[in-house]
Amino acid sequence: MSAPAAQPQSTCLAESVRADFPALAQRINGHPLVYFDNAATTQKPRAVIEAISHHYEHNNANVHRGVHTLGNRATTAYEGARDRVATFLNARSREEIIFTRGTTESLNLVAATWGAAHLRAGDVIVLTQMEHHSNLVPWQMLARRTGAALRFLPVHGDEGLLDLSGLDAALRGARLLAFTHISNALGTINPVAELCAHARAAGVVSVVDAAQSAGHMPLDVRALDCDFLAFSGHKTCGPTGIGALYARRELLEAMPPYQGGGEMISRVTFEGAEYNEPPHKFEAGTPNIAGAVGLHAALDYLDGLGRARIHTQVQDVTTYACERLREFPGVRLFGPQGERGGLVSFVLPDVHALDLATMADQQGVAIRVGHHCTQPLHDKLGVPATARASFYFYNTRAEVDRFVTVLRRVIQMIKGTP
Ligand code: C6P
Repeated sequence: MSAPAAQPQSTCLAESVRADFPALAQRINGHPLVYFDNAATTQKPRAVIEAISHHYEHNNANVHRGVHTLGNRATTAYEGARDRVATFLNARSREEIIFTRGTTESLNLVAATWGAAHLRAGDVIVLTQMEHHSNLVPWQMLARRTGAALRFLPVHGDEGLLDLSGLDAALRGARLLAFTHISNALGTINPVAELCAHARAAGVVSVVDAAQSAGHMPLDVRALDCDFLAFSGHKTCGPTGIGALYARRELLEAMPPYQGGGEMISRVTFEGAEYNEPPHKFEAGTPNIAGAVGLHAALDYLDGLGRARIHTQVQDVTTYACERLREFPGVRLFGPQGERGGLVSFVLPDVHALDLATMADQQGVAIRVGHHCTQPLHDKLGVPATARASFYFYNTRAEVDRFVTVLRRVIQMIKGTP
C-alpha cells in the first residue's frame, strides 16, 4: 500500500487551531462558514474571549487610581498588556507604547501631536498611492491645517509594487514619510527597513501602518528602525477598540499631548496643567482596560503559534487561492505575483463585485467588496470596486476549493448559464 500524500505543514497548523475559534464552527445560511474577511477583522480564539470574561468577572476596576485590590489588579493587568505589546514589537522600553483604539487613532495621534508641533506651511509629507484612508486623510487634514503639501510614491500597474526609483528625490526636503507595511487592497509587502533607512538618511520621520502585518509576521521596530508604528488589536486575534502606537521615546518626549483629561496630567490648577510622562501623557481618560487584557491574550496566542509559522501558512493559502482564481477566464487579479500579504483582490468580467459577495454569503462564504478604504488607488486602477478574499492561519486550501466552487455557481447564476 502506498503511503498517504504528505499534507502541507501549513494545513496541519490550520486544522490544529480551528477548534480554538468558536465562530468558525458556525453554519451560515445552512452552509459551513468560510471566513475570508480577515483583513477587515480576524476571528477571536477562546483564550482571548475567556481572558476578557475573566477580567470582568474578577478584576474589573478603574486603573491607576484605586488603592483597593481590584484597582491594583486592573492596573497590573493593563500595564502588563503594555509590557506585552513592547516585547511583541521589540520596543526599547514600555514607555514607547501608547494604547489607542486602533491603527486609525494611532495615525491620527501622530498627525495631531507630532504633526501639529513640527509641520509648517511649505513642508512636505510623503505618502504612497496605496494608502488606506486612515493613513491618508489624517495627513490631508494636517496639510490643510498647516499649509504643508503631500507627495505620493507611485504604484506600478495591477501588480501593485511601489516604484522606489524616485524615493530619494521625493524625500528631499520632506519632514515625514508614512506608508503601509502590507497593502489591504493589493497585498503588496513593502520593504519597511529600506524605506525607513532612506527616510532616516534624509532626516525624515517615518510612520509605518502595520494594520495588516502585525498579526501576520514577526515585527521588530528596532530592526526596522522606524520612528512610529501603528497597529490594531482586532486584526491580530484581539478585541475591537484597542490598538497601539509605538513611538521612539525622544519623539514622544517632545510631542504635545493628544487629548486633555484625567490621567494625562501630573498637576492641575485652575489656570493650567503640567503633563504626565509618556505614555500616560497620551492616554487621557479611562482606557479600554478589558481590551488591553484581551490584546495581551491575543499576542500570547499568536506568539505561541509563532509568527513566522503564521506567515508561512497564510502564504500557502494565498498562493493557492491566486492559482485557483486564475482559472476564471478574464479574471483581473491585483497585487504582486510573488510573495504577498494574505489577501487577493479581483474583478471578474460582467460580474458586479457586490452581487458576487452577496450571493457568496448566501452559501456561507464571507468576502469583502468595495474600494476597501483605498478609493484613490481604485481610481488609479480604473475600477470602482473589487472583491477581496483575505486569509488567516486558520484558513485551509479546502476552504479555497469551496470558495472557488461557490464562485462558479454564483457566476452561472448571474450570467444565467447552466
Ligand atoms: N482595513 C479592511 O477591511 P482600524 O480600522 O483603525 O483598525 O484600521 C484601519 C486600517 C489602516 N490601515 C490599513 C492598511 C488597514 O487595512 C486598515 C483597516 C480594513 O481592509 C477595514 S477598512
